[in-house]
Amino acid sequence: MKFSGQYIDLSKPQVMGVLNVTPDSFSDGGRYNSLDAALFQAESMVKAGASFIDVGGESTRPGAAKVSLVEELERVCPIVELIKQNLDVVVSVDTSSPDVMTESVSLGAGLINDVRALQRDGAKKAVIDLGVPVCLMHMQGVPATMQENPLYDSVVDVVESYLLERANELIESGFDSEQIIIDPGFGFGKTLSHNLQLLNAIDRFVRNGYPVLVGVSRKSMIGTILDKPVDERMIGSIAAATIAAYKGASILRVHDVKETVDAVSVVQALLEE
Ligand code: 9MG
Repeated sequence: MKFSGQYIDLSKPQVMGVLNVTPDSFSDGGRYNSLDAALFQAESMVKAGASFIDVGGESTRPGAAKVSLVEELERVCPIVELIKQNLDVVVSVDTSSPDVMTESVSLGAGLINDVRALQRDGAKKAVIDLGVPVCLMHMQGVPATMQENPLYDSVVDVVESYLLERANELIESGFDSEQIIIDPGFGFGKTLSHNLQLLNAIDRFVRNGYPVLVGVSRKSMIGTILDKPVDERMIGSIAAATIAAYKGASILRVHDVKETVDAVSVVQALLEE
């Protein structure tokens, strides 16, 4: 798939490094220091083998404060520009806002990662006009309350139908089907059992013909299984990412790039044998 001119082979599992640019992410020092620190982290992830850097200026954790459009633009745009000026990597922007989509693509971003699957007013039109690839993610409810007793008849059926409906809507509006990535949205309005059923069904999602993105890194599903806090979830996260890659996921969105790249190399060797 081409991401603003850069080709990435999604027939092999690729690693996407997470770069949050919320105020608490690089909290010491002023704006210049924060930007510098974010670029340094992006560079480390690229050196470790990340094909994508996912820049996000809005936290979607339950209870996280809402962020204004101006604030999101101010957080995201400078780092997108800086990464594109300094590193050879595809920049993905984690946003639901059409203005952030448009501005970041003008600065070189190559992928829009929308946890709301283009449901916000103007988002669908923005990606159609921009013509860059988009990742459509499933979320039940809204971030503030999504983990309050989520219920499904059959989580895999519901999530799959939702993603295919969103993809079809986009294609019927003129978007190129070859530029769509789908994502079951681990942890977004799902219990541990829902997340495990979805992980087990990654191969079924893959069979729909769209590349599949999986984000399980350090999430509470790993914490619940292991009974461990967020800073002790790396090995569990890599185990889950490895399973997803083996089941055909194309992009793994992770915090621990170097370790995941090694795990994915083992999966790739096995798949090629
Ligand atoms: C922004 N973000 C946080 N978790 C995510 C996930 O699982 N998938 C995608 N696409 N984005 C995510």
